[in-house]
Amino acid sequence: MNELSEKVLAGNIRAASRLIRNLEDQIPDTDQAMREIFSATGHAHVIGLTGAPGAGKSTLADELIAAFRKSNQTVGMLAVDPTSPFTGGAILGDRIRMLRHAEDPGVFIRSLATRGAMGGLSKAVGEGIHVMEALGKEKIIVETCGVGQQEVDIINHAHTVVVVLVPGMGDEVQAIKAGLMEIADIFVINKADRDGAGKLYQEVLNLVAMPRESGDGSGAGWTIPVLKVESILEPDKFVQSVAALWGKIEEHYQFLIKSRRFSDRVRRKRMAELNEALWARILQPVLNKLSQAGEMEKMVDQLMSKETDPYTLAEQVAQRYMKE
Ligand SMILES: Nc1nc2c(ncn2[C@@H]2O[C@H](COP(=O)(O)OP(=O)(O)O)[C@@H](O)[C@H]2O)c(=O)[nH]1
Ligand SMILES: [Mg+2]
Repeated sequence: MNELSEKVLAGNIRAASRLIRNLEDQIPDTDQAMREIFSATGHAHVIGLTGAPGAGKSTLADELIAAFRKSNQTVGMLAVDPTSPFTGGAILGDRIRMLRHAEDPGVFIRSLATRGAMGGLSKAVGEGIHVMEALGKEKIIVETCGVGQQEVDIINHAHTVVVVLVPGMGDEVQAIKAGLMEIADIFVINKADRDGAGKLYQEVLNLVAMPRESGDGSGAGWTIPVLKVESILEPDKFVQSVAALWGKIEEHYQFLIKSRRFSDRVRRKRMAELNEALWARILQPVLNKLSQAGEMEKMVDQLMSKETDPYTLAEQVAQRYMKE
């Protein structure tokens, strides 16, 4: 067995950090380690925390980690953020806040750099989750700033999706209608100290009460709760409302287990992982070859002059590489 995967499976945090770094840097040997840890995956409860940049997700995650720890659950956190999740905080500083978990062996926090990895980012998230599961973490929080940017399809990776909204940041109901209803298992109205928090809360409540077409039916039987999280500026209330959020997350987890939907969601995750692995193994190398040879640009030139169309070009590429 690969030394790295053996150490990760034994709970070695440094080995896990190195494996995640190797994944990010796309070190060739990494596949072997990922194969070896696969059988240790699929057990953790993955919680997606998504919302606009600056919505307070990292602040919330930090307190949520504390809530999980209070109930003796081990936690992994993967932050996917174009800006650094640990330096952005202005009031207290994320770095300082997250540091309170740094000495706790029950918590493993890593951020995933998004540099250049557009297509592969979703794969990197899936694999980062696997490493945390192999490390034995029971609850895994994935922070993504999706909504609109759609860099990571959180629904493919999480069992429970928490959507964080804040007043006055363009999270109007129109925007919510466009897709958020299908992915949210829990809504959070964050930064209760801001003007318009009450109004946004009412709007989202009304929205949740409307009959909806659930994409794959996996949300049926679950009433989406809308939770107000009090301001970080009022620490006691903040801690209390995050405890309530923790309770809802646990409730959703129990719902998934009891209604047997947990395995549906795991299946969806596996499907996404397979898609991503196929993409990486088959399509990515072809795309790499084409762009290294400058063929990609040549084909775009042909499209610009309307010499041919994308479908014909794709067919030609398929003919050429299918044989290989
Ligand atoms: N006014 C106010 N600011 C908050 C609250 N929670 C977080 N913030 C601040 O909002 C900024 C963004 O928070 P952060 O957690 O980094 O947001 P993220 O980008 O969604 O992870 C930081 O300056 C936080 O200190 C809150 O309840 N009220
Ligand atoms: Mg953040």
